[in-house]
Amino acid sequence: MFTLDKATKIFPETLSADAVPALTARYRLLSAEDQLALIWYAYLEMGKTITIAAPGAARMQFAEPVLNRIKAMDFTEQSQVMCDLANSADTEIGRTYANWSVNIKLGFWYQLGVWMDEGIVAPIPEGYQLSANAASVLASLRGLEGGQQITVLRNFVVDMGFDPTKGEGQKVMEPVVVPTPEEQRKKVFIEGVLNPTVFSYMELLNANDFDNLIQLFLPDGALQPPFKQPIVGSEAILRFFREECQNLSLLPERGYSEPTDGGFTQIKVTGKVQTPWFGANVGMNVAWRFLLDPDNKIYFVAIDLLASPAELLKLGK
Ligand code: ECH
Repeated sequence: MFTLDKATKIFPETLSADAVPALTARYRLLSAEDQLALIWYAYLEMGKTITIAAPGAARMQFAEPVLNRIKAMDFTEQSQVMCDLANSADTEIGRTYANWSVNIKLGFWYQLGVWMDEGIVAPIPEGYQLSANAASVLASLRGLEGGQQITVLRNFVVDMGFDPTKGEGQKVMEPVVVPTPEEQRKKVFIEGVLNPTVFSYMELLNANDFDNLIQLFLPDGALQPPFKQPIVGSEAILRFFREECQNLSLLPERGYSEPTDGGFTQIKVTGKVQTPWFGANVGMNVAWRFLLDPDNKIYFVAIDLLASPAELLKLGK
């Protein structure tokens, strides 16, 4: 029979983008000043080729009180707030920040970036010299493909602030959108896969229909996001869907299905995912590794960010 631990090891040949955690670890060793400057430079360079979508009002309302406080500060105080966030210092703003969902955090920095550009918020000092280590992290970041770059940036933003619950607390999140009406939903086609659960998974997630999506899972099922520990149990998975998975675009391409122990089925699908922040500008190469029980309920699904586009074609064992 399957345990969660055994389930995480299905399709062991899948190569995920190790460059992402490696780079994140090197980044964490830098000073706060270096971290902020590095993100600023990376952001400017990326901005030349890809545009980021401005967050909607629903998302920004939660960050607004803190943003307005920062706006009213002088440059020295503003720089201090940003360094405190990068340092995960225990401050009031650091605690508020840590309670926000990922998209509110990203929206907050998006706004600060706009204000830094306009001279309303303290810029990175002109002529700031990155340390040798920071320059080398930036160089490595440049070498990554777009999907990996935005994953690294997202990690940086998620890790900031002071969280006494270490990610276990309930998050302040934007309202959940209504599911796409039935007649506007798109069907997916996956070469090599006919399993109805896998199709429903893709279509329901694309339609933000989280209440029906969660019905595809066993009550003790698990979902493992890229570079994360599995989220276990339908209640926690549903919360994750509402908090972090709105308006994603899943574009599965092909897959491979085979029976495994205990009447279970394992299915690997590869394809692309787009985030609403960058839309069709950035396609992330991913694999879904599904493990379904004999009733076709999801016991486990892992989403991996792939090391390279070549991985899209590696399916069987
Ligand atoms: C400035 C300088 C000072 C410091 C900072 C700055 C601002 C930085 C900003 C950064 C913005 C970054 C953004 C990154 C967005 C990344 C989004 C990603 C999304 C990936 C989603 C995936 C989904 C996969 C899934 C699938 C499933 O089937 C199940 C669910 C799930 C410059 C001011 C900080 C503004 C906007 C990487 C892969 C497919 C697992 C979710």
